[in-house]
Amino acid sequence: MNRPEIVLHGTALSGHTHRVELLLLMLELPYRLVPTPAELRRSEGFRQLSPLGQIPLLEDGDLRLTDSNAILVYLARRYAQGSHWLPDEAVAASQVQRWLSIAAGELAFGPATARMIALGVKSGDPASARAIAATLLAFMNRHLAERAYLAAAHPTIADLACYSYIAQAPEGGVALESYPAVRAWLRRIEALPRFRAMPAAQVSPAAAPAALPR
Ligand SMILES: N[C@@H](CCC(=O)N[C@@H](CS)C(=O)NCC(=O)O)C(=O)O
Repeated sequence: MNRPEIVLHGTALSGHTHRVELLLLMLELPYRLVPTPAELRRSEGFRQLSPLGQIPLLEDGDLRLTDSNAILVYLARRYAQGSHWLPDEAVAASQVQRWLSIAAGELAFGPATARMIALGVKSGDPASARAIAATLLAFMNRHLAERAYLAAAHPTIADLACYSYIAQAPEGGVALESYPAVRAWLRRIEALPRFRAMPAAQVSPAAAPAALPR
């Protein structure tokens, strides 16, 4: 079957982009990453494609999609219908949605924001972002102490949606040492076939004085 090329606009250091890349890789869907730095995201041309000026933006033929979690849902339904990535069963589907909401909520305002502040790409109060991260990580640690994956007995798009910014949390001064079940879950995701890590960011010691190793 001749498929149009899948094009992903994003950046290597964006966890929102990385979560989409993880699913594309795991589904073995070839794609082209178009680097989209901040200056380009502010341009009129890009805003025609992505009205909020955000990455990731996915193009699949004539279809254009923004919002990383919406893109994960699309890819799972379009290219992996009936697979474990996005279950149909009512309870499992609700649990996937719950963790997608957390990925767009506490995860974005906690570890992702703390990292963006440390990287100098966002202003804000790092202490408040780290406090949100600590509450989320404590909850995730309790949750994952009793199960292998976030939403079901197997990996789903919820795990991919949450993985990237938790894995990179130490870059924002959020240490993971106190959360053994979360660290074990990260290693489980990293063991999935075709996993590819995000590159490490350059964090200046002044920007993230409390940054600790994973
Ligand atoms: N809800 C969106 C959030 C995406 C997002 O915040 N992307 C950031 C980069 S990681 C962005 O494009 N921010 C606008 C900018 O930096 O110009 C999603 O899940 O895709």
